[in-house]
Amino acid sequence: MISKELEKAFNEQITFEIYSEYIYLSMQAYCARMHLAGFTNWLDIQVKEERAHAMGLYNYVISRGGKVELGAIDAPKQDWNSVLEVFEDVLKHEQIVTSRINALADIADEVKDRAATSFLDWYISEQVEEENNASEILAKLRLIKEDANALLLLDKDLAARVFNPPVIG
Ligand code: OFO
Repeated sequence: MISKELEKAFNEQITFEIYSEYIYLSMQAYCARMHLAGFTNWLDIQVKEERAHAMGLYNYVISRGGKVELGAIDAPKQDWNSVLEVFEDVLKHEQIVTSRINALADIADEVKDRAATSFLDWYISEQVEEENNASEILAKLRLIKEDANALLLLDKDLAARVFNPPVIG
């Protein structure tokens, strides 16, 4: 059985993962408006990944006899000046997620819930990948600057990303 304190922290993170999904959906709409099909595809997959992250936590709470309680979600940002700005926000957002996952794992440690600690290891590793993916694209966008041809080449690369449903836990 999951403790009430940990259940609350899991529920807050479920809501935050769905908020992440919502933020990326807004970024996806911006890229679609810019006719950047590859960036749109990359963000579409990010949206799906965030829902999978939320559902991993959701299913875990249920499997431990807890109660899932979803919180309110703020409206996401709607506009950016460039895809560079979008990816600056992606990286900042993933850094926030990392600190939240670490804080969640700290609570699991404090309440000595070893099963939850072990389960959250997957999310800790996933955040290394999430930050790395965002950093790599951001680094390329900083090199590209105003070069439209290079931007279109990167867009073509990002069109190749495919969604592989993560196996969590
Ligand atoms: Fe992007 O990792 Fe979940 O939120």
